[in-house]
Amino acid sequence: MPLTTQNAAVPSALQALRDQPMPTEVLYVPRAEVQSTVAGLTHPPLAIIDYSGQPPRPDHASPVMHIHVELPQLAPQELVEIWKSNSPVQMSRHDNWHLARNDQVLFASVELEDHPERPIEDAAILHYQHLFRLIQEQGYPHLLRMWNYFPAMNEEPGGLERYKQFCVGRHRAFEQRERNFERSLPAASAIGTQSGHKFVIYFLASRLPGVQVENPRQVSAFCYPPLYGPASPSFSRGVACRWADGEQLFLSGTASVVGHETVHQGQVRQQLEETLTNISVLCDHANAGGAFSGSLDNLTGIKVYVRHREHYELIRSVLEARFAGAGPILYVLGDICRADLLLEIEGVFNLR
Ligand code: 3EB
Repeated sequence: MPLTTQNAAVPSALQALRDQPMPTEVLYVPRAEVQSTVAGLTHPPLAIIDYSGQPPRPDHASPVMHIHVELPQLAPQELVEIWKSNSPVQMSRHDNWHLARNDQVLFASVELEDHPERPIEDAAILHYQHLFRLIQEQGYPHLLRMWNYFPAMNEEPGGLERYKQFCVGRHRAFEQRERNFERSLPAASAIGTQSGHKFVIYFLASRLPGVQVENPRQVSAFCYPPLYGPASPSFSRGVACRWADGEQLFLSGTASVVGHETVHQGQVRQQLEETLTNISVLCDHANAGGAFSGSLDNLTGIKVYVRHREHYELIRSVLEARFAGAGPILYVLGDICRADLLLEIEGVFNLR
């Protein structure tokens, strides 16, 4: 039973955002061009995110939030993710969180020590509770987009897969926060690093709410049956925002899931096609519900998680042809939350 865009919330939420200019945009820039790109921006970025197989390079001189995620890049030309701000930025620290805000959105990140051989449920509940307090106190109570990265995602210390443990903790925190949380879930990604000992969470939150968009050909993740774990995954397929000068649709990590099942086990090319169909249908559905009026051509900041290095070349050749005008695509090696998923794609639809 596919869910549709939360119709009741559409008019008021979209109306409120329409008075505001687009607060942030994502850029993927070759590593060598980061400095000159940042120097050319009117405002400092909200965050710079570095994906690599190496430990972070200390950058004490920079006042900008730097996030390091231990996911090796697959392309020879490495890219860096920059969250550009369209108004002045203020930085702060809050407990172990790094915060960067402009007048409309808050970007925040935390890097926690994680033990791949131990359960992750308690850490998930604790840090989600913490971030809920944080966004409430800071006045940006609406989560738009979240990223979660931790090692040993498909391993089962204590008898339950760590991804499922993470889902249990996250679900508990959402449930405690709000009774009808399924109607205001952020877009998200949860990906396993194949090395390291860090649980990294970062997110984009907003003063005003976006609009949750679900996919009619997929069971909403928050309605997945118990087959996939004791608590369903707490995320929406997408979150749409209409600004005074443009529109955005934050696309969650999207994979070869139809209904609630993984399709095309072991078939990377078909999983890729099914994923592209899911993305396309989500976009059409957002159009039909009045949440977003752009198309696949507006997809930017495309990030692809690939489970096996040997699948990179095929995935790259298909996507390069399909998204020729979309700007550079970031490919990283990582574990997808279900052991039978070979890839996952996320991005931001940006319509100006
Ligand atoms: C899926 O469709 C694929 O648990 O936050 C994608 C995006 C997936 C986000 C999450 C999981 C998450 O179920 C997995």
